Parts: sequence; structure tokens; C-alpha cells
Amino acid sequence: MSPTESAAITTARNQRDSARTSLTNSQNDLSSARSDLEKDYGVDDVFRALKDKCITKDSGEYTYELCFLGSTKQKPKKGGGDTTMGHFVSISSEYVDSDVDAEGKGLGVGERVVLRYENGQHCWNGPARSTLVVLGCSAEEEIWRVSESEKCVYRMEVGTAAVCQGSAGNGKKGREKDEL
Ligand code: MAN
Repeated sequence: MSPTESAAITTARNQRDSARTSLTNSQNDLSSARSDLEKDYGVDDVFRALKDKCITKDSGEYTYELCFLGSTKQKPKKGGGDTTMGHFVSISSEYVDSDVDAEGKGLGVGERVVLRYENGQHCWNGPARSTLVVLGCSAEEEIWRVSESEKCVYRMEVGTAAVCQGSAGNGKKGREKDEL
């Protein structure tokens, strides 16, 4: 800016700069909205409401954390850094045959929705950590069980209302109609 610049030019320059900033912000918003639209939130977007929601469960030496459509983590109870057990990559399904306890907690029997988390922290002498999150119907979001099926391959059995009967996520609607 030259010392002789008129006030009008200074004002115009400032307006241009703030217009540029606001354009960049809008472009960033557009690009995050576009990538959000490309993300798989399941049938009828049932998992969209759970985005950014995290739940935990204590098990053995660790507190396990699941962030829906985010990542899974192992947090040592005695202190020390968290270990990432995978980042959400896709939704699939798995046939399960397990118990439901007296309080109605458990996966039961049938095809269940599965959230796959991959590319977690590398396991010493093994693969990158990964987690299979198998979902059953529950009024509240909660982790029922955590296990390490093989070294650094984890499985979480989790309750969520997103897969209850009547919600699109359970994939049962058609079959139930057939039974009527
Ligand atoms: C840590 C944890 C365990 C895992 C071992 C593998 O202790 O992540 O779950 O089995 O590392 O070395």
C-alpha cells in the first residue's frame, strides 16, 4: 500500500480481501458437504444420527471406545497412550447365533448389521489393528462385549436403536412381511 493511496482504494482492497476469505470458506464448506454426501450412512441413512457419538466399556486392562463411523480405541486404565483399533470403512452384515441375556442384551440369532473398522495402529509382528462392530437392537447405545478374536483383530458386540425393528437398518422388514 503506497502512502498516497486514497481511502476509497483501501476500502475497496479490504472488501476484496474479505470477499476472497468468504469465498474460500464457502468452498471448504461445499467440499465437506460433498464428502459427507459420499459417505455410507447405511440404508435410509440410519447411522447419520450416530455420527460423532462415542461410547465406552471397561474390559480387562483397558477402557474400549467406539465412535460410530469414527474410530475404535483401546485406552489403558493404568495410563499411557491410546491405541487406535481401526477407522470406520464400511457397513456389511454377518449371520450370528448368540445369546440374549435376561435383560434383553445380546445379538440373538440372525443376520446383523456390521460396521467394519480397519487400518488401526500396527500390531507388533502382525497386521494393522481392525475391529468388527456387530450391532443388535437396544434402546440405548452400549457396548455389550469386547473380544480379541485373533491378535489385533477385535470384535465388539454393540446395542443401538438404529437397528431395531421398524428402523431401516435391521434389514428385516421384507422377511417380517412375508411371515404375516
Ligand atoms: C497391545 C494390545 C493388545 C494386543 C497387543 C499386541 O497390548 O493392543 O490388544 O494384542 O498389543 O502386541
